[in-house]
Amino acid sequence: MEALALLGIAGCDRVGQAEWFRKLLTEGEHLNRTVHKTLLSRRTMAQEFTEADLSPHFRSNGTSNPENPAYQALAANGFRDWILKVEGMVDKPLQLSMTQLRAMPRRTQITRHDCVEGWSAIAKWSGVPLSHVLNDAHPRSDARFVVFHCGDPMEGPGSEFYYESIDMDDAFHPQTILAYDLNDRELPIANGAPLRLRVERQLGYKHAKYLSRIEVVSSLDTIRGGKGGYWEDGHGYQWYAGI
Ligand SMILES: Nc1nc2c(c(=O)[nH]1)N[C@H]1C(S)=C(S)[C@@H](COP(=O)(O)O)O[C@H]1N2
Ligand SMILES: [Mo]
Repeated sequence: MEALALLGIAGCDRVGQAEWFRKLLTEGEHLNRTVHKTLLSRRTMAQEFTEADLSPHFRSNGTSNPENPAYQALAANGFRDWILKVEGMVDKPLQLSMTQLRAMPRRTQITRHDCVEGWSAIAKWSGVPLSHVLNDAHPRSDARFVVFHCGDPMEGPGSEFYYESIDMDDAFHPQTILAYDLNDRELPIANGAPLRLRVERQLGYKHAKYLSRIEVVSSLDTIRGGKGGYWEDGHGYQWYAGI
């Protein structure tokens, strides 16, 4: 929706004249996605900063220590027994240890995190590009979204775990990484140890912490409430949280 709204602002002096624009507004979801991808350049990079810009402290928000016995047992053992599952619509499901993830290609980026609650902070993140992990798993051609299942139980019905999702555009974006280091140190528990998502062109709540399982799907309909994430399903937040 916000794609069309933005386009409306950008192109409002042409609305009356252009037949193509009327079509854009009326031809629905598929075209909406096409507009989003092409005209709004979701391939652009988020701004990157330098060491001099680093915030003195990167705070924690939401869960800071998962109240989950299984997670606590993994943490007590330095996450040596932790694995990341990659499954769903992939030809080659994976189970990756931290050692395996750290042996993969590494990307480091200094970016600004923006939380809807009204705070921002600049930090340095290192991790493996999500594209690399997905390519290893061979997503099927009809795969459209990547769902992130987390290790922290949330308040509310069924004490569900935190979850989030992104589309393939963001999943294969070069700045989308599975981060294991924050400011050159192992990711602290408060910030999502041992592995969290960085999806730099979206707001903080999309950056799922405490990853346990990545699920590739063709539709979000079957994931919990169907809106693609904990905040989207329970609190009306937008699924595409573009900055
Ligand atoms: N699993 C999980 N991921 C999460 C959250 C959470 O509570 N649980 N909070 C989200 C929100 S709202 C923000 S702003 C960031 C905060 O990341 P930080 O704790 O490293 O600051 O994580 C996001 N990812
Ligand atoms: Mo947030």
